[in-house]
Order: sequence, then C-alpha cells, then structure tokens
Amino acid sequence: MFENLTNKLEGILSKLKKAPSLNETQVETGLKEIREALLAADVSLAVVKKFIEDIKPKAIGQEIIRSTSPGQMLVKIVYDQLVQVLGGKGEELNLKAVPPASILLVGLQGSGKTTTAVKLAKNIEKNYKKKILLASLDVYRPAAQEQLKILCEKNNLNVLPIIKDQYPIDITKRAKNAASLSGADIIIYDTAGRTQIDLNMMTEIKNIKAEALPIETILVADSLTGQIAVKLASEFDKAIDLTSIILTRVDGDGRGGAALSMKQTTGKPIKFIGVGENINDFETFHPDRLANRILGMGDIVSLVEKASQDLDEEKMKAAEENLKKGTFTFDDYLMQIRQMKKMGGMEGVLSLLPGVGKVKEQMQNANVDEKLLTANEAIILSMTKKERQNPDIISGSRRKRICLGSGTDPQTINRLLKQFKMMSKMMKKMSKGKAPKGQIPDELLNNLK
Ligand SMILES: Nc1nc2c(ncn2[C@@H]2O[C@H](COP(=O)(O)OP(=O)(O)O)[C@@H](O)[C@H]2O)c(=O)[nH]1
Ligand SMILES: [Mg+2]
Repeated sequence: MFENLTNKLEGILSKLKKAPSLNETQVETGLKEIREALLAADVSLAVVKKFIEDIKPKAIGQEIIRSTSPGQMLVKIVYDQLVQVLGGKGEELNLKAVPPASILLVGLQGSGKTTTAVKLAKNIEKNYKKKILLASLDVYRPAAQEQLKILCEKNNLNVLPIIKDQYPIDITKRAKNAASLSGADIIIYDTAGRTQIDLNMMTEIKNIKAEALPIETILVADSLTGQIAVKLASEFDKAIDLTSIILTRVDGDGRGGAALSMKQTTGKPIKFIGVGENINDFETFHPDRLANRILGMGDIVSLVEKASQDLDEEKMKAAEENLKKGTFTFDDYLMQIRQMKKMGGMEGVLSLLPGVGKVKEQMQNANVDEKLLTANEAIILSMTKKERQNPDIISGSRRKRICLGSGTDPQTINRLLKQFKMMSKMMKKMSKGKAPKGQIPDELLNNLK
C-alpha cells in the first residue's frame, strides 16, 4: 500500500539525507519535489499546501541549520508532519456508553460495510473483551441480510435473526431489545448503501440514528476512490455527524491520498483500515506507524532517534547553563546520565566541564564503571521531584525509600549524593574561574569508579 508515494518520497529524501550540509536552494528543491509527490498521490491541494507551509520554516530555518545532520533532520521533519496530517496520536474507538452501546456503519454500496462490520466485531471482541450483537438493516439489496448472517456464523459472532419484510427502524428496535435480553455490550449496525448519496438514504439513516443513538457513527469509505472518499466523508458528516472513518481497500491503494487528506479535510479521525478481504485483514490506524511505512525507509526509526538525540544536545546545553548558574539539579544529572549512556561513554557528561582538554585521556585511564551509571539512573528515578531539586532533604527514611525503589544499597546512594555535591561545587568554582580548567580533580574521578 502507498507504494507510489513511498517510492517517490524515498527517492527525494534519500538524496538529501546523506548530505553533510544543505543550503536553502537544496531544501527548497526538496520541498518542491515533496509537494509534487503528494499531489501525484492524490492528496488534496489544501492539505498539500498546508503540509509544505508547515514544514518550510522548520526546514529552512534554525532547526536544520543548527543540526549536525541536516538531511536526517529533514527526514524527521517530514516524518513528524506526516504523522500530524494522518491524525497525530490517533484516536481510539469510543465505547464509553451505557451498554448496549451502538455503532452505526454507513457508506456507499460496495464500500465494504458488511465485511467491515464483521472485522470490527472480531477486533472489539479480541481487544476490548466485549460481547457483540450484529444486525443488518440492509433490506434493499437481495440477500444482504443473509450475507451478514453467514459471515457472522462463520466467525462465531452473534447476529440478529432475520425477519422478512421488517423495516430498518423496526429491526433497530428489535436489536436493542435482543441486546438487552442477551446481555450484549455492543450492537453493530450494518446499514444499506446506495451507489451515491441521495435524500432517501440520508433520511433513512437519520431516522435509524435517532432510534439507535449510536456512540460511534462510522463512515466506511473505499480508499481506492481517493478524493471522492474524502468528499463523501464531508457530505456524510454534514448530514448526519460522523464520529470516525474506516478506510477499506487500503491494501490496493498505491497512492494514499484519502488517508492523507481525511483528517485535515473532514476533522474526523480514521480509526481502522481494511487491508484485505479476510476477516483478519483489519488494522487499528496508527498515524506514526503508517508514516513510517509511507516514508518506506527501514532505517527511518533509527534516523529519527538519531535526530532526536541531536535535539537532546540542546537539553544538554540548557543543563550546562544551569550548571554555570549553580542551579544544577538531579534532573539535569539524570538527563546527562541518559545522554552519556547513548553516547556510550563517560566523556559525554564530562565534556560539559568548561575546558575539556585532558578529560578524555584521564577518563580512559580511569576506567569509569558504566554499571554505576545504570545504578545512578535508578536511584535518581526513585527520588521525588523535590528531592531531585534539593538533595539536602534526603534524610534516613527518604534514603530507605530510595533504596527500596532503586534496588540499590545505602552505600551507592551515599556515593551518588557525595559525587553530586562535589560536582556541583566544582562546577560553580570552575565557572567562577577559581578551579583549574581542563582537568578533572582526582577526588571526583575516584568517585565515579
Ligand atoms: N481488498 C479488499 N477488499 C475488501 C476490503 N473490504 C471489503 N472488501 C471487499 O469488497 C467487497 C464488498 O464488500 P461488502 O462488505 O459487501 O460491501 P458493502 O456493500 O458496503 O456492504 C467484498 O468483496 C469484500 O470482500 C478491504 O479492505 N480490502
Ligand atoms: Mg453490505
């Protein structure tokens, strides 16, 4: 899925991501290519415009320039924006209602409603451990009700028995009764579709909705229809207030325009995608995972991590400022320990010391114990916010609590407290020019062993 867009973005970004430096023209060209790729993927013009407008200031601004690896940073910026456009954190199905809660599936004929009703039921059963009743309100298409019944029976799902010639509203009432009697938590209504939206269809759905009082009104839309699916969603929403979207046939969608335009254009989140004809070909929609797939770079995750590590350097600078001001706390220290572990060595944190001339050499000779870092991290994590800001309050009973929380012994805690005190004292001295620069005093170094 989304192969076309993936191929294009991969081409554009892999050229840029290796560049050791990027000038404004290169970035501009890259953005223009991304714009074209999105348009070719049938993403709506308004969404594309906003996409480029949002990343532009970041891409040609400080974030790229200050970054140690501008190409990778650009990948991260594009990735973040993709996640944003796809719906940010993503939204879960809303099931917070007095049971039986109703879910109403609407959409055009052939969009995949009946198949989706069954897929969704299986998904809810598995992930939310709820008892479900399905009911078909499609009294127009021959054998539509039987289709749902057969699918449900095949998949061990409860389905409302068919009574011939009953109106949709009456079936809805019957479903509510049956659900109450059988103790079902959720009713999923599969409704009739038309080949296009018409007044009769909307009136019928409105009436059904008034009877069913659904907590979720979900449009099932065929992603292969691209912008038509998005327009359809807007129209349905205007008429009957949707709560969410399920996109089907995403397995065959090489472009991805509907998925990328839906949230921003309609304001409604995509909650699931159908990715095949089988009952299990159904996935919770995760914007971040999809953005990963779309960027199509197996190494994107590590790239992004690397990029955010670059951002950590800014936090390190802030810690350095605190250090100089003498307001260095255990929170700053924790951040340093983590950075240090990432960088795979003690040098990182000590490179913060003003004037690091001989530090590296000293460190290598001193054999600092990396395990101690992990213990120190556990200790700081077991401290309260207050204790991290003001370690002087750590009394006997607090120390005992920290011991238990971190799985260390009082000795290790004392050593960390002593080390921290010494460090901040020394930092203050150094920043005031009262201590020799470019050298770590032996007493501190010994404490790190
Ligand atoms: N490839 C693929 N086919 C699907 C998907 N969802 C539904 N279909 C197929 O689309 C056709 C119509 O589905 P149906 O549920 O009957 O649509 P309805 O008219 O909206 O109820 C069936 O052949 C389904 O197997 C999907 O996510 N991927
Ligand atoms: Mg159907």
